[in-house]
Amino acid sequence: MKKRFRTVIGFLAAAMAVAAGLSACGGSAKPHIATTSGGKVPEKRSAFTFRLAETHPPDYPTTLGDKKFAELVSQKSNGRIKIDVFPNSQLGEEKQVLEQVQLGAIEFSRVSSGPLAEFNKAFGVFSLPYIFDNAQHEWNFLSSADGNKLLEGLSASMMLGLAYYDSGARHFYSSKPLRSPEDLKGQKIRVQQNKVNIALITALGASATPLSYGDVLGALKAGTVEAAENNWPSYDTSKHFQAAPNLILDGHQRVPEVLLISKVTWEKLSPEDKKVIKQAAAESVDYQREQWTSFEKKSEQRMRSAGVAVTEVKDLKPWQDAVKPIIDSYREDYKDVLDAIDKARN
Ligand code: BDP
Repeated sequence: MKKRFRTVIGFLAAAMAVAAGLSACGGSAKPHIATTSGGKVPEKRSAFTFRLAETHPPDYPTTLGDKKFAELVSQKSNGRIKIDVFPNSQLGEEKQVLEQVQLGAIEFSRVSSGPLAEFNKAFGVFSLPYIFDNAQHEWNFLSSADGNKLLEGLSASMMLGLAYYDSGARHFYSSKPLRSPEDLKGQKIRVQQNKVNIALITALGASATPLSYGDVLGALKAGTVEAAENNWPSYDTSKHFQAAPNLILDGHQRVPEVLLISKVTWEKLSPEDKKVIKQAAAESVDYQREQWTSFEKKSEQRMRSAGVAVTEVKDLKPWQDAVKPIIDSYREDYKDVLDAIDKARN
């Protein structure tokens, strides 16, 4: 009897400790609880263990940025905050991950602004074609107060943007030859899941198929889509080039990556931990951008030597003319941010 009573008390105490730990660090964090055997908690134990969802493989530049961020958070918090990076979409495709982030079930993620736009409309601006002249122009904007305002605005969508990561420029590729915008006409083209992309593809006279990134290779192989578009590193690591070996360097979009935290998690952190996370995110950006630059070059080389048919675009005018109606139709919706982007031009 007595023993049973003790077991019940023990169980209740453990349950209370779990509850206390959970409320201290967010619903899905895994708090470490002091064991009753021996009583001592090893000093270096983390108070919080969080998960960060990433689509790409472990050696991809965004994943390397995530890992650098996690390492800096650990250092700056003296090991109190541990962030485990889950690459290769282990925690789901970006859209599903974002839903989990909104609930606080996944605490951190690195996603593309493309799918993010369906959760926070402001991010749709990055799917508009040719709004940036080059990487310098893009980064002038992303590092400005206006760029930061977009990250902060994610708070209305139950998330907080911590930093932008580099993602270069996106180009079309197809199972069919591509030499001009006309060649895209009538093709079924996979796009990132948002409305601006559908309008863009329609303006090019093609038909848009929004799909999760992880479904694209299968769709290209099965022929349910004939074309897609992405940057060199994604084209390379996703193996889309195997099914769509014709690429045209039209650079229609520059769609930045975003590192973010769930608002549910954020609100449970102390001001000191919030500072650690913000600083670590900001400090991981230069590293991610360096990794991006070298990986992008290597991917391009790999793709060219794999025999991809690459068409250079000397004159962007026909491309820009073809998609101009899109910019015009969204100019009102994105007026302030488009003005800010224009101002950031070198
Ligand atoms: C890549 C982004 C990745 C997106 C993917 C896509 O890094 O986050 O999931 O594009 O096209 O460039 O969906």
